[in-house]
Parts: sequence; C-alpha cells; structure tokens
Amino acid sequence: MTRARPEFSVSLMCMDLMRAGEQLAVLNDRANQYHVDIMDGHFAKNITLSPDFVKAAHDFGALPMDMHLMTEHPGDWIELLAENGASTISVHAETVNRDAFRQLDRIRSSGCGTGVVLNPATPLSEVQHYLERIDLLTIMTVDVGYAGQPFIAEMLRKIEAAAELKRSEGLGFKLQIDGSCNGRTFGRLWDAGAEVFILGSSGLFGLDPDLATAWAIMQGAFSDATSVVL
Ligand code: S6P
Ligand code: MG
Repeated sequence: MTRARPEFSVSLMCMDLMRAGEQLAVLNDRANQYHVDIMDGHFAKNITLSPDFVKAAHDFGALPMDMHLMTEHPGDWIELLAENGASTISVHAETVNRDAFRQLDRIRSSGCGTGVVLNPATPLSEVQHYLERIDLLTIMTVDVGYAGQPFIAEMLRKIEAAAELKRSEGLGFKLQIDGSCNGRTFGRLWDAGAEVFILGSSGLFGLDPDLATAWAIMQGAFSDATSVVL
C-alpha cells in the first residue's frame, strides 16, 4: 500500500519571536501546518504561547493552526482559541479524561478539528474509546514543557501500535509526533508509521540562522533518513 506524503507542522514556540512575521512568511510556502504550544505553568512547568499570539499569527500565517493545550483546564480555552483562528484543538488525555466526550463535542461545535495528545508515560489504551472521534492523534516523544529535550525511544512501540490500530480499524485520524523530530529520528519515526512531524529547535530552527536554508537542510535530512523525496 502506498503511504500518504509526510506532513510537517512547525512549532512556533521555537521560532525567533522578534522576527515572527518574517519567519511565518518563509514557512507559509513550505510547511503544512503550524503547531502552537500553549502552557499555563501548571500542567507543564513553563509558560509559552497565548490566545493573543494565535490571533496575531493568524493574520500573518497562511496555514492551519493546531493548538497543543498543555493547561490544567483545557475547556477554559476552546471557544476563545476557535474565535482567534485555531483550526484544530489538541487536548491532553491526562487533562480531559474525566469528561473527554463533552470536551471533544465542544471542540467540534466550535468549528475546529479535534485532537488528543498522549504524554510519554500515558498508554494508548487511555484514548481507545474516542479514537473514532478525533482528527489528530499526537504522541509525545519528549516530556511536555521544553524544546531541545532528548528523544524517548520507547515511544516507537506506541507509534507502531497507533499506526496498526488506525490500519486495522480503518480510523481517520492523522498520526503526529511531537518532540525531537530531526535527522536522527526521522527514519525510525517514519518506519514506525508517523504521518505528521512537528519541527522545533532540533529539526528546523537550530539548523541554520536563515530559515529557508534550514528548511532545505531539514528536507535533505528527511529524504536521507527515509528515502522519501520531498
Ligand atoms: C514540548 C512542546 C513541543 C516542542 C518541540 C520542540 O512541550 O510540546 O511542541 O515545541 O518538541 O522541538 P524539539 O526539536 O526542540 O524537541
Ligand atoms: Mg507541542
């Protein structure tokens, strides 16, 4: 069976925020999607991007924006983020499993796609009962909170299991990977069944100060690792 083309979602928390408009202009023609990390200092021990940032980025960015909600109470943000330009809202299983079906319905009613994210220590079985209802499944390959962390190789088995479940059940979600997606991991992630790769510091912004050059280096690294010509 032929595989779908790989997709690349760029983690905006990793860009040079002083040059945000300029960097989005380069990425608009190259990436498939934007990834917006929203942390509240509680669920993840950091504070990052905000609903106001989403609104500003929406004016410059020409691509769909996926919200990665690393907040204790994701339900507090759904409608505001939808109004501000979110395309998909991805919530952590660890924060929604008391009322996951209600929160997914709210995301859908807000006009956004539904996403769910699994921390490295959370098993796939935690989300098995609502996989049919989601558009995007994100498997974390680092603990939440920071860019530049080491890849957790144990996650490859979880990615393989998610890809196999998708195949065997005919599910429609895309399988996305967040954390340390780069030339050292692209091959293993692709072989395990990953479909969407989140590019942050190690996979894109750290490769070259010129973003167009960094993108070309990333593409070369991906093709070398996977034999997929981009
Ligand atoms: C981590 C966050 C991620 C990072 C990304 C950075 O909490 O959810 O989206 O932005 O992992 O990429 P890298 O290559 O530095 O790991
Ligand atoms: Mg993220």
